[in-house]
Amino acid sequence: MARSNLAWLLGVCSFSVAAFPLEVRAQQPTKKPNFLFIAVDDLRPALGCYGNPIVKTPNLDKLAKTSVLFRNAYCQFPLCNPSRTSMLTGKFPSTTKITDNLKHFRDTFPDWVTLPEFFRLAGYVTVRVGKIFHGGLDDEKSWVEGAEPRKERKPQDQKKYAQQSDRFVAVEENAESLLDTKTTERAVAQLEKHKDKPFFLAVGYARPHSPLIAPKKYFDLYDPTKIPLPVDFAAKPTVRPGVPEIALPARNSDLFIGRDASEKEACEYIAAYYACVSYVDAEVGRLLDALDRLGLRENTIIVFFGDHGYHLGEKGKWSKHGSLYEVALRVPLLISVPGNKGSGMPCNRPVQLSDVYPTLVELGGFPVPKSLEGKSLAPLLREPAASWHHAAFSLAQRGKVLGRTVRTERFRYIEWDAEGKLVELYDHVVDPHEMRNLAAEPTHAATVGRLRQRLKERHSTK
Ligand SMILES: [Ca+2]
Repeated sequence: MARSNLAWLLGVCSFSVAAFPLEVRAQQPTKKPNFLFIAVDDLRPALGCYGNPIVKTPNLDKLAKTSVLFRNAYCQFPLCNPSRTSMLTGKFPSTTKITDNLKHFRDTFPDWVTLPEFFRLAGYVTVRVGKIFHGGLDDEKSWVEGAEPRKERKPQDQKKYAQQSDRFVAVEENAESLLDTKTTERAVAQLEKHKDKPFFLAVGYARPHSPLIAPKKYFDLYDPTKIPLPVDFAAKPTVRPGVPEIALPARNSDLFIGRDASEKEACEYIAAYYACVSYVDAEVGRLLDALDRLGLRENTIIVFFGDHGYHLGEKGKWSKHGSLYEVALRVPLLISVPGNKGSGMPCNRPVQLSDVYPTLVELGGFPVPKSLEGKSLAPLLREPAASWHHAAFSLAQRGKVLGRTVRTERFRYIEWDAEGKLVELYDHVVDPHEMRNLAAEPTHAATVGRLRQRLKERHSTK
C-alpha cells in the first residue's frame, strides 16, 4: 500500500489533503477502507500469538504478524450481551444499564448509533453473519443485510440452555454442517457479493462457547494427559485466603454446572476448549484466504477479538459470569491496518473493547463522536509503545451487587462494595495469576487510594 494511503487510513494528516505535496495528493485513494470485524464467542487469549505453548492457531498467529496485538485488552463486562452492547455502542455498561443477557439497549436508548450503524449511515454496506449482538437481541438499525428477528428471551430458557451446554463433542461425520463452518461460507458469499462497495462485514463465530463442539481432527491435536492444570485449580469455585467471599459465584455456569470438576475431567475440558479454538482458527483462515483471493486485503482493516475472557478451572471456576479476575476479563484483540508501521508489534497498554468503536471511526476517516466513552487506539496502532494514560474498566454482577474493577498496566484493583471494605489488589508484575490480595497491606495503601479514586471518577456521573 502506498505511503499516502497509510497516512490517510491512520489519520496521520488529520484528513487534511492540503497537507500533502501535490504529487502525493494525486495518489490519494478514492476508495474507503473496508472493515472485517471478527467476533469470537467466549474466546480468552488462548492463542499461539499470545504465548500459549499448547494451543495450535496458525492462522491467527499469521494474522498477528500484520496486526498490532493488544496484550492487555479487556472486556467491560464478563457476559455476552453486556460486553457486546458496550463494545457496539461505545459506552460503558454503567451507561448502557445492560448487565444481563435479556435486556436490549434500544428499549432504553432507541436513538443511539451503534458502530455498524455509524458506517451504514456513512454509506457502507453493513452486513451481519453469525453472532454479533447477543443471540435473539440483534439490532435491525445496524445492518443493511443480515439482521435477525428479535426474540424475547426468558430466564428459564436461558437456564435450560445452560444445562444442555455442559458437554463437549468431537464430530466425526458431517462436520461441514457445523455452525461455524456455515458461518464462514455465508461470510465468503457476502465478501463476493459486496467486494466492489465499501463494506463493514461483521462475522461472529460461536465456538469456543459451550457446548464445546468441533470436528474430531481438532480434538486429535490435543492429549488431555499432557494439558497442565492452572496453578490455582480447585474442584469447585474457591476464594483464596484474604479474599471476600463475593469474589466468586459458588455455582459454575456453562461448564461443570452444579458439580465438582475432577483433575482428569478438567484436563479433558481444557483440551476440548483448545480443540474449539483450533477449529475457529481454521475457519478464520478460510475467511482470510477469501479476502486475499478477492484482492481485498490491502484495502481492508481487520479487527479480531473475543467478547470476554474465560476461566478454565482457575480458582475452581469455569466460564466467566460474575468474575472480575484477569482470566474472565482479558480478551484477544488484533487490529490489522494495511501498511501500518506498528503492525507485527505487541502493545502492552491497557485497552478496552469499548475503545474499538472510536478507533474504527477514526481509521475510517471520520471525526469521533464525543458521546463515545472509549478512546481511539489509533495512536497505539501507529506506535504501540506510545505513552497511554488510560486504564481499563469493567463491571460484573453478583446477585444485586455490581462489582467494579480497574486495570492499569501493573495493577488490578477490584471493589465489591461502596464502602471499600470488600476489595482486592493484585500486582501483575509479580503475581500474574492473582494469587495474593495486597489490598490490606499498608505498603500498598497509596496504590489502593489512587485506584479507588480512578474507579470513582469513571463511575461518578454514571
Ligand atoms: Ca460470550
